[in-house]
Amino acid sequence: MGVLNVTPDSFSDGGRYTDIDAAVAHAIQMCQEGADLIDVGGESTRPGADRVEAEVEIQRVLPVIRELAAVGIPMSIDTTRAAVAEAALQAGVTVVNDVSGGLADPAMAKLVAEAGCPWILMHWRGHSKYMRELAIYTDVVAEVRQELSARVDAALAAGVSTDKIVLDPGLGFAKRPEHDWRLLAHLDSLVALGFPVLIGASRKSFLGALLADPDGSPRPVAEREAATLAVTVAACQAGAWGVRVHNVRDNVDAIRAWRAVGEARAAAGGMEEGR
Ligand code: PMM
Repeated sequence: MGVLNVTPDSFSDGGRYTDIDAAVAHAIQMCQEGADLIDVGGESTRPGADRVEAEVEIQRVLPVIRELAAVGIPMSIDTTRAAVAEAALQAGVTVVNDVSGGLADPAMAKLVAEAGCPWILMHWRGHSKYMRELAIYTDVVAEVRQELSARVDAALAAGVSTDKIVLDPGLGFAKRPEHDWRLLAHLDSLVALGFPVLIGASRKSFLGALLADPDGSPRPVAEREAATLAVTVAACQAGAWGVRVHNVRDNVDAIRAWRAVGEARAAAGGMEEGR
C-alpha cells in the first residue's frame, strides 16, 4: 500500500502532494513501482495534529480520487468519517482504511456494511491530538488484540462480512516506542485472529527514536528508510498481509528478496524430500 497524503501537515510527506497533478503523478509512479493499493488521506493523523472539517477533507481528496479512478488506480480512503468514506467510495475508491477502527464515527460500520467493501480496522484509542496520553498498557499485545477483537465484533454485528475485514495494530497511535516494538515482536498473535494484517511502520517516530543521535535527537524522517525496510521484512516473516509505506520501490524490492529466500528454501526442501 502506497501512502498518498493530500494534506499540508502529515509527518512524512505533508505538503508535497497538495497539488493535484503532483499527487496523481506520485500515485501512478507508486503503482508502477509495485503498489497494489494507493491510500489517499486528507487529514493528518500525526501525533498532536488538529482535526479538519469533513468538507475540507472531502475537498482535498475527491479531485485526486476522481483522476486516479479514471486511470484505473486501485485506492483506499484513509478516513475516520463516514461522510468522507461515502464520497470517496462514490468517486471510485474500493477500500476504507479507518484508523479509528470504526470508533470515531458510529455511522461508518453501516456505510461499510452497505457498500460491501473491505474495511481496515486499525487499533485506536482517541484522536491524534490526545493520543499520547492514551499510551498506557499493562500488556500491550493482549490489550491491542482484545480491543481489535471488540472492533471486529462491532463490525460483524453491523453486517460487515468476515472476509472484508483487515486488522492493523496501529503503530504509533497511542503507543510509545516500546509498545510498537512489542507489537511487532508478537505480530503472530494478531495474525492468529485469522484476518489479514496490515502494518504501517514507514518512517514513524519509533524508528526515529531507535536511530537517535547520542545526544538524543531523533533520526530525521527522511533517513528512516533502511529501518522501515527491516520492519517490512520482519512483518512479512510474521505473516503480515500488507505494509503501508511511503517508498514503494524499496519496500517492494525488500519483499521480493525476502520472498526469493523463502522460495529457494521451499525448493531446497522439495529436492531433499525427492532424494
Ligand atoms: N498510519 C498513518 C496513517 N494512516 N493507516 C493504517 N491502516 N495504518 C497506519 O499505521 C497508518 C494509517 C500515519 O502515517 P502518515 O502520516 O504517513 O499517513
